Amino acid sequence: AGKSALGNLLLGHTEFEVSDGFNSKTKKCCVKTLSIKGNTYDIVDTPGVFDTSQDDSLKEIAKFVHKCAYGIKAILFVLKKERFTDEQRNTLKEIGTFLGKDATNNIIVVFSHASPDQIKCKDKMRMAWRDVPLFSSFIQDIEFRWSVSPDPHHLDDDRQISEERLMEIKTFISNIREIYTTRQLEENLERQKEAKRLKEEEERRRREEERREKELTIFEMVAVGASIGTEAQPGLGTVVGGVIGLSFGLGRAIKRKL
Ligand SMILES: Nc1nc2c(ncn2[C@@H]2O[C@H](COP(=O)(O)OP(=O)(O)OP(=O)(O)O)[C@@H](O)[C@H]2O)c(=O)[nH]1
Ligand SMILES: [Mg+2]
Repeated sequence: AGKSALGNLLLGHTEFEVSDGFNSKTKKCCVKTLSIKGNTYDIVDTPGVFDTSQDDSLKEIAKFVHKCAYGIKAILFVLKKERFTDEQRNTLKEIGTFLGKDATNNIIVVFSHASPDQIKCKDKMRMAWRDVPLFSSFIQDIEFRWSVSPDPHHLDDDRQISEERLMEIKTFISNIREIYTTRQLEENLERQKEAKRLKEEEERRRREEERREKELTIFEMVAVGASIGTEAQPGLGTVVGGVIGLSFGLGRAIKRKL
């Protein structure tokens, strides 16, 4: 999406490996030092959270978050500007679930792959997302900390605008007051685990109930068949056959379940 490229732009030189655009490149978190207005920060380039190996990426990021002893000042959320897809919408939801609600104080959204017009004039970029309810409410939640990444291939086309955008992102970073701590992540991961456990428990209970209901209907069918068999003598052969068939069916159904 342009995460590593944005990291390099903020650093002012190439440190993070940028992909060719087809294959995902960053598999491991990589950390460098970024200086903003005399303060130094660790800047971490992460794998894409919503690539195919999502679980691995989240684990890798969680591992890194734990290493940030002082916590995390800003989470730059790089979104490639394209037609907003369901996947992107899910991305927004999932990142919220992963980091928890507390993290909204630390998130900055940066749109990449914007057109020269949208880089120059944020209002043009705003028009691209403002009618997508999920986006506009997300951006409202993060108190409008959003910006546009300069195009790394055309940085010098309008150097002033590129610098302005980068400065805006840096100012957002240094203005964030609350720190997202590893404890918050841990608590959220715990909450997620508990929610997952409850969901599985509920699912297990539902399956068990379904199984019981099925068994009950089979038993009822057998019982009905048997009583017809004893009362209606002429049809005994076929009904008994039917009952045997049902019993067989029941035996098989139970076996299959085991
Ligand atoms: N036009 C344009 N190209 C960009 C922009 N940002 C990144 N790119 C290009 O998009 C490709 C992918 O960029 P990366 O920075 O490697 O993307 P990434 O998000 O780090 O990707 P992974 O590490 O694979 O998850 C590279 O070819 C970049 O040069 C942008 O804002 N505009
Ligand atoms: Mg990368």
